[in-house]
Amino acid sequence: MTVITNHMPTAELQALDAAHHMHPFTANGELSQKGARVITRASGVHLTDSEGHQILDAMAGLWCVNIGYGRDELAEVAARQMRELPYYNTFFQTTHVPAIALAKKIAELAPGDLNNVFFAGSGSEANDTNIRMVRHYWALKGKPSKSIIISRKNAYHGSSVGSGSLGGMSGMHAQGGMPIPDIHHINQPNWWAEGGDMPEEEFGLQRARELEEAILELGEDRVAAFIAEPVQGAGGVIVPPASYWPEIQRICDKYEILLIADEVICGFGRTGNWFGSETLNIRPDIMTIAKGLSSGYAPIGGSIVSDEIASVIASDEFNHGYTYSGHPVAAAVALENLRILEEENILGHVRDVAAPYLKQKWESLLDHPLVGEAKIVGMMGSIALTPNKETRAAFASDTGTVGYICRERCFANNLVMRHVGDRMIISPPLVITPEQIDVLIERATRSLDECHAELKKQDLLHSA
Ligand code: PXG
Repeated sequence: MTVITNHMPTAELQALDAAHHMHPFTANGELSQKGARVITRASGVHLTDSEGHQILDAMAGLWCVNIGYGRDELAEVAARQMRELPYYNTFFQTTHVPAIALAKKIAELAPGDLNNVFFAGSGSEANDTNIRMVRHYWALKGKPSKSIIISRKNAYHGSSVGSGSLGGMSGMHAQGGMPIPDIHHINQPNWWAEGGDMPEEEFGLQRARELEEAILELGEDRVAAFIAEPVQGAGGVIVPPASYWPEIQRICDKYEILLIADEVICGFGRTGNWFGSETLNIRPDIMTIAKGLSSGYAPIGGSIVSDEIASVIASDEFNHGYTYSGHPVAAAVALENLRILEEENILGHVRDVAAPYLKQKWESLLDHPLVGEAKIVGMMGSIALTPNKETRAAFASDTGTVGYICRERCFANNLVMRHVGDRMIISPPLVITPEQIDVLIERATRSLDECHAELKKQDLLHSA
């Protein structure tokens, strides 16, 4: 058997990758021509690639490596747990210590009466759980017709058929027979792109009231739940106007619609609190978690469920679960991750040091000729690129053309900063220091300058 190692030449690794590995959310034909970037190791906030570049990872992997890379403690815990009990399930009236301990810890951290955890292997699986759980909840309450879940356009809730249907990504719905029935999408509170002449706060109220309109139109007796990310992540770090969430909460309370906060990105410190729901003052009935729960060191997700819902669900057999629900190694790793977040006061670092510093620096990017809006909550931020700041114009080129050019410049400058359409986004490890933030901003600025020069060269600086 050929042994494939980090020491092989990049081109060989890329050729093997192209031959056998199908990448997610990728035009694989195009990638195989170009060759994927091979990441070989990581430490702190830095990645190393097969060419020896040191790359500042301003996305914390995929929004998940909250404690940073290379924490030995997690490796030790994983090895210990693998030796002791590498696997057992939590079906058929069995349990194990890692699942017990992690569920207890999560219940302690979660606000209000969110005291019950249903484990999954990922955020997508957890949202699939949520679809079935809220519908089953209403059925058990004698209201089986309450099955519609209202979500938002441009939301991201995962990539399985269920969670992808909850999401509002039109490109995803166009492939593979989605959405499933009884999912309804309302507009997102994206003032920059969609607010027109309306003041931001008025726009926030209007977009929240679309929920009320949808409930009245669909019928209160048909609507089970509303799901939303406290701050939309994959949609482009869309920070809602301050008026938005209080109005959503009022509407959910008034019509007894369950509120599911998808905390997969916002959870575990990203916004400066344990949960984005605390930062945005939301009282959810269910929270979806994954990513930062284990800082990405092991795949694990879940649903944190209110006492009321859990007690109703407990009255019947819930025919649902995954082989890896509460996987002992993943649970032990997650627990160790939470210990580090707590004992090293990483949320305190975010609140007192990293987030205020990053906010000041991030907002200074507004001075750049291409940047029309700079938004940030805790450690997730976005900038909107525009050819005209006054009119908030989109570019005349296809959406994403300019963002892609900017992202390529970032890559060349050893900075992972993503683009979503023509917005650039960051979500760095929470442990990033002010000095590292300086480097991030310096590389981002250089990339924006190079992008600007490239747009001039290609004659792309035109408004739609
Ligand atoms: N909810 C939210 C809010 C997410 O951001 C999921 C659910 C699904 O989690 P899993 O673990 O099934 O991937 C996510 C995941 C991107 C990107 O390009 C974002 C995610 C996943 C992949 C890519 O920003 N978020």
